[in-house]
Amino acid sequence: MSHHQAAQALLTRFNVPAIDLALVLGSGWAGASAGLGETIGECELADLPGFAKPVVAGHGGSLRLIRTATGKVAALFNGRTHFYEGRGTGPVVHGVRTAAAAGASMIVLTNGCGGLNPDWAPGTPVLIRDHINLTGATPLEGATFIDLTQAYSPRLRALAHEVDPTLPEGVYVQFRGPQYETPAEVKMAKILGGDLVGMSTTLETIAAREAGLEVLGISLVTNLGAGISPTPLEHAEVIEAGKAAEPRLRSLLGGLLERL
Ligand code: 8IG
Repeated sequence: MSHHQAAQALLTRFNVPAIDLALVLGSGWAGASAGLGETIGECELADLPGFAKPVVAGHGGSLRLIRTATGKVAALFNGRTHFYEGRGTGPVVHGVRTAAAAGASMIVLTNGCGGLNPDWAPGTPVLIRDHINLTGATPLEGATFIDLTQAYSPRLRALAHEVDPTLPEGVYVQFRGPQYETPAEVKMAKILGGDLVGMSTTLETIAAREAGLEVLGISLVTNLGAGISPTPLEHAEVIEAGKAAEPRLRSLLGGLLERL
């Protein structure tokens, strides 16, 4: 179980007895995490057991430990391993399991995604209320019957709403990727009850719930889903939307950490 080794390596390296929570920073979120607390230390994820180097530009690959204003130790994962990389679900959820093994009781999973609601302009953060996992995969092995009725913690969503009462909520639909959806697939996601389309988070949430972590999921809509927007999707637009949303995301994360 390399997540136990990774947790031990993390705690030893940064000389802390445990961490309290973790944040996974997805596309567009890295800049929002600057100045969230006092840095305890930083390292490459690849320097810890079981982590591989992420491959996508803008996806990072580092870990920063901070002490928040309320004295909590938070592990900020900048970058994640995606299921579409084809290495299976183990590497995808390694960070989540490492965080839990290092003592975390909560995890904030962020991502950049496509929006299905035309009212959500690129740059709008949306709380994940529930998810639909269309990957056909799971990080769970054997007869592991994990309840997902309230996978995305109502308590943490209420705290996020204290910080920003205008935050919309939505259902996140994970496709395998790496290609973006066709317009027909976007329409299907909408008919199925989805509001957001992306390529991460649901497998991490499943692993987090298995590990007993409270989960808060926040999506940054960086583009409208294919066929909703008149223009083709480009990775550059994703990066731009993230930059423009930075101040709002930073105060959201900051306000959240003050309440945890
Ligand atoms: I950023 O439109 C980002 N990630 N599946 N669809 C999917 N993933 C995404 C999208 C999108 N935008």
